[in-house]
Amino acid sequence: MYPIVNDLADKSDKNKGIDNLLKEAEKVNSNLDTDSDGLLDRVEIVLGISQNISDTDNDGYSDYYKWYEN
Ligand SMILES: [Ca+2]
Ligand SMILES: [Ca+2]
Repeated sequence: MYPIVNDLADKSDKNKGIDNLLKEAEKVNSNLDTDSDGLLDRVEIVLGISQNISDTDNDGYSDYYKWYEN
C-alpha cells in the first residue's frame, strides 16, 4: 500500500465516497507526481483535483498546500 494515500483517507472523512475513490485510484498504476506539487497522481485522482496542474483552481496556492495545510 501507499502511505500517502492512507494518510489522506484518514484526514478526508468529510468525503464519504473516499473508499470508492481509493479503489479507483488503485487502478492507476503510477506513483508519478506529474505536476510536481507534492501529491501523487493517484492521490489527486482520489481528491478530484488535476494531476497535471499544480494549482488546480488557480488561486495561488498549490494543491499540496490546500490539502495538507488547511
Ligand atoms: Ca501532483
Ligand atoms: Ca495537482
